[in-house]
Amino acid sequence: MTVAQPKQAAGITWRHLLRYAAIADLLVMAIVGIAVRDKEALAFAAAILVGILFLRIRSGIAGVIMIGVLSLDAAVFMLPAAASNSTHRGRFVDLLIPLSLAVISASGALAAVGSVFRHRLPETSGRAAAVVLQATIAVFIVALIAGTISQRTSKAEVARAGDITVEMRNTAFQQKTLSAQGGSLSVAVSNHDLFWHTFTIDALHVNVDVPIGANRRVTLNAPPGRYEFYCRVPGHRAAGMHGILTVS
Ligand SMILES: [Cu+2]
Repeated sequence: MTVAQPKQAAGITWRHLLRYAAIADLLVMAIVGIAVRDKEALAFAAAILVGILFLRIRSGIAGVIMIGVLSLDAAVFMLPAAASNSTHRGRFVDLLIPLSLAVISASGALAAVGSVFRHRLPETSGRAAAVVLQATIAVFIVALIAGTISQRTSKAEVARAGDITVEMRNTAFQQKTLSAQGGSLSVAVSNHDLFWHTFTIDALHVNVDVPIGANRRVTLNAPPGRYEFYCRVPGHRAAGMHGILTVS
């Protein structure tokens, strides 16, 4: 005896949505990874590809969980990147990439949750997935327009004479040791990576988010001493994204 499948109101299931989101994430990450030779983006694309392949194994639950976790991770880091890039006078592509990844990944994460719990509310599954898909497209369009407008009207932050300059490239600080005189000092940080980073010094309560392609400037007061600065994006510090600021 076969059990009738619940009707999919809009012809799309959570599983469909999950697969669309995963493929879209994979394409954007792979294209960007190849274009700017960003190892992290390529690694992410490879992980998503593994998740997509796992969707075909047995019930596909391993793939659902893998894509869900990766999507959540990407959404958590791309949403603030997109938000901060929208207020930074940058290139359009610097807004488009994190924004599309944020929106795609958020819908991927929702689709993973929907896929896991679809048996609880089977009759609403198709409609809910369709609503999320439509909302994803709507949010993307609205955010793109709003971001483009605020990007035009905001001012870029640039380094000033006397600033300590720090460059972020390939998930590393190009300057691993910084030195300064005690008192008030300013650090100008520029991010040349595809991913956003932070310039964080816990001991001085400094934590600056640096969007893709952006410059940020922070002024701080530091008594003499040695301070570790690092990027607080998970895994980046362990990957070597840290250094020492010596204040004399
Ligand atoms: Cu980082």
